[in-house]
Amino acid sequence: MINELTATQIESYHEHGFLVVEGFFDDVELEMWRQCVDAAVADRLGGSVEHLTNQGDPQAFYARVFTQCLRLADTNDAVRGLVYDPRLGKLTSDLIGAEGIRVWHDQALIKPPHGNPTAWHLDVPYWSFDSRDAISFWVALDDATLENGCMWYIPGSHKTARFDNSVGIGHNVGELFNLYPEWRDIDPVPVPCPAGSIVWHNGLCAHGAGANMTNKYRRAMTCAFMPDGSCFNGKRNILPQDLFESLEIGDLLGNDEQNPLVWHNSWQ
Ligand SMILES: O=C(O)CCC(=O)C(=O)O
Ligand SMILES: [Fe+2]
Repeated sequence: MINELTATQIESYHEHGFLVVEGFFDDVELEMWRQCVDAAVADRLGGSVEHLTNQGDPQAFYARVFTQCLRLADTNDAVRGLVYDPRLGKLTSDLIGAEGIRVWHDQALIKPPHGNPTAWHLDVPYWSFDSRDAISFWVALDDATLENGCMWYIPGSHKTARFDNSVGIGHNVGELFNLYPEWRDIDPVPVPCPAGSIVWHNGLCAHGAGANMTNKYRRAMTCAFMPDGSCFNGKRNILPQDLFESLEIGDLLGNDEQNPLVWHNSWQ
């Protein structure tokens, strides 16, 4: 694992809203990520459907965008060890200049062979906190290519995005641009990258992914984080009902089970 980011990389992240680091994991680490995520996904798919958001109707459009397994780290210690690794947490925290970061959710996103595109969207407007510094990492477990649905970004869109508005990941790939017509003039940037690469993005940077035109899976493992100190905005999203009901708007989201701290500067 690369253990430092350069000032140029950090600057580029803030300017564009995303950063790719190719070859972030070495071959041994990549194999470990693949095995652990594959096993956790197989376990989840074969077990309770509690966390599956899109498995109801296999013919439905969304079920063919990706198989989405949320919060695998809650039920799989091996995935937890990889995704909550404090070294990765420190890099992610450094990237946004936070004192510390807390997990929002991890998720495996596996675009199936001949899978549908991931429509353009923003992440933060779905979530239970408003932050201009929410950040996700997206680890390529397979080569991500223009052919199989690599990520795409609207560079700089995080600077003008709003919290109140996003669109679902639906049939119309470009629906987001009805909300943000000013982004129609910005050239989208594809981020093809070899397996073992990592892509970070700001949760307010518009992003999507192409269709998978190939007959192979496009596997990715992701995790979203909030800066430590983020507050509840009234949206439930993935908060458990009892926690949701206990919160008032403006309360700190500091529950160590729901939103574990993966890095704090006081730890070094
Ligand atoms: O992997 C994809 O197709 C979409 C990923 C995404 O939207 C995210 O990580 O926020
Ligand atoms: Fe997203």
